Amino acid sequence: MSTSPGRRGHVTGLPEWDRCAVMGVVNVTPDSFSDGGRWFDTTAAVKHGLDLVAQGADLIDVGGESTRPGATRVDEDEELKRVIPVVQGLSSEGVAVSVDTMRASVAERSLATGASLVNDVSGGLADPAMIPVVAAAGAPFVVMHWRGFLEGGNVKGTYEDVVSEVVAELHARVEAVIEGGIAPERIVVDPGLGFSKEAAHDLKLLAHLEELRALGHPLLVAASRKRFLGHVLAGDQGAPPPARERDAATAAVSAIAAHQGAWAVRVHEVRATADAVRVARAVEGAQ
Ligand code: PMM
Repeated sequence: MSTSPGRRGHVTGLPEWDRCAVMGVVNVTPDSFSDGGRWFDTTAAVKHGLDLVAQGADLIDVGGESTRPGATRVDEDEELKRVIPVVQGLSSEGVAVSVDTMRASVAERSLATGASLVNDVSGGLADPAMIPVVAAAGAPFVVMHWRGFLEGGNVKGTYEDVVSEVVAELHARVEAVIEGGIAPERIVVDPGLGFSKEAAHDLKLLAHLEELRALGHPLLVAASRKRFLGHVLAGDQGAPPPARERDAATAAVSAIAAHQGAWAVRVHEVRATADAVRVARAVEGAQ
């Protein structure tokens, strides 16, 4: 394994890091499964983002709509009201901001307000205006593996071979996104852990990140506090610990992902992951 940035890839339009980058999550939602709405307030959300940067986050992912299974969609005005002031507050402090949205209008306003990356869990499928907006802005774009909205449970989560199917579906989506005008060197791919996937699928994907990296785009891994970690920690009989008690497990995934060449990891609790990616970098440097 080489230690060059080429191993992880670089996203045109974003800073370059010599290790796996840490994306800290700021959910500006009253119903986020992991934050419980604590940051549903612009000032608190901006402060939380700055705290995450102080703890070692390289970029901050701001989202105003929960994507957890069963969550109802917020309307566009409400999403804009939640997200834009926080993007503005963090960008004006010099923080690299990513916007987690499925709406073109929110992406467009966020980019105009200083965001430097659009993170769309639907990979542009939820809003037909998304790809043209991101292409016109020349912004970097995260293409996550997505099989549709999860209302009513974990629908569409059936796979014969999860790794090859996720790789093939992501490949097709990336082609469509490029066709839509987004430059290949601005595309990040993400396996979408927990989205139409059971714990076994998530673990299988984490065991095969190499095959996702073979898509030829920087890889984002977002395991933070997800159900599959609760499942692993609970063991066969036990009850899964609540989301907030999955941060040590999350940091373990960060180390595994960084070691396998992930470009970035997206986490709620930054401190432990910031250490994990630095340790992974040091190990890499010793090879
Ligand atoms: N998961 C969530 C939200 N945004 N973005 C990307 N790129 N990948 C993910 O897996 C992802 C995401 C859901 O988790 P949250 O409610 O903790 O933000």
